[in-house]
Amino acid sequence: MFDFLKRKNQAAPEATNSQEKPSGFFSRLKQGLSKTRAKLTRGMANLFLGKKELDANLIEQIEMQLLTADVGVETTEQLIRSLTQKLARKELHDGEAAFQCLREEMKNILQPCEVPLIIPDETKPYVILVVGINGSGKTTTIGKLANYFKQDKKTVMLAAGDTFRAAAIEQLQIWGERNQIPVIAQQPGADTAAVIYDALEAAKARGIQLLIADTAGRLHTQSNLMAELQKVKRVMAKLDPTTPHETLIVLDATLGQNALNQVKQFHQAIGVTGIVLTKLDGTAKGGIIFAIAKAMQLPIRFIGIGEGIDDLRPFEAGEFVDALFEE
Ligand SMILES: Nc1nc2c(ncn2[C@@H]2O[C@H](COP(=O)(O)OP(=O)(O)O)[C@@H](O)[C@H]2O)c(=O)[nH]1
Ligand SMILES: [Mg+2]
Repeated sequence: MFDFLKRKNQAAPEATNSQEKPSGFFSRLKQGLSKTRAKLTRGMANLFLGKKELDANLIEQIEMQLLTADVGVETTEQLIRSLTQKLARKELHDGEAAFQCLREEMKNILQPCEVPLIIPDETKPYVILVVGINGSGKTTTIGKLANYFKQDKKTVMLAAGDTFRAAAIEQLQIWGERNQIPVIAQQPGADTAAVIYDALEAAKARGIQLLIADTAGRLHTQSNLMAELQKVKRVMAKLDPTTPHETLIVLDATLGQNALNQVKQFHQAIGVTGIVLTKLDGTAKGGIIFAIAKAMQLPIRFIGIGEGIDDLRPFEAGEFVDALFEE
């Protein structure tokens, strides 16, 4: 089991450096979003482009297209309302103009969520508590984040707060080795709050700039999980009342509407300050980002577009919408 994990994690950097993969992040993002683009934007382009008459029937078809692409009812309503108003005011003269208008409006929905995660030099250690359900990509994202901030010349330490399974601890340790950074861990079954408390003490003692704490995504019940995360925050705050500085939820985009439900639940229980949306590569449900942006109004800090160490980037609204619209 562990060998499998090791093999898998070690294989990733090769894949990332491979010549076959498009080099720039934008082209990889475009490639990753191809299924979402096929579902969300291509159909609209087919409906709009070349059209001289913009009638109610066409708008209805656009509305259906948005709804079936996981954009969500509220976001769809907002987009359609704006489109209808502009049509009534005769501001849009053809399909091309309407299509571009929609593109701008979609960018406007995401723009407020483009708030990068800045680690201030004077906060030592800055603590990121990473939460989310099992399999959403927490541990992988932590490995990628460690790499990202290390490249930014930060000293980074990890805390193996998912003590539910031995494999979870091992998986984080492998990411620690790959990034050549310390990982504070205890035995499987250890108290998560205690592990993270120890890590915080160690990070303070060693003058580490960034501590990233992993957590379990599944306990015996959902309410147990939320209670445990509340306890983690309480215990951490005893040592340093300003921690955690960031409570980062990792959401699996392939879950569509369920990803939105998850962030609502976690936010209500523990207060989320940032979002990472993973697995945007290869899903047709990437439209969920618009529903999440509108419903939560929380910073989307990073997006994940693959399993490799470089497949994570700060979220940029313009880049994202461009990747969705450009064939
Ligand atoms: N395709 C793809 N897979 C990802 C991404 N992020 C994580 N994964 C994979 O999702 C699976 C679960 O990830 P893991 O980090 O163990 O999730 P955790 O249970 O939340 O810690 C692993 O196989 C990861 O390699 C991503 O952005 N894209
Ligand atoms: Mg994990």
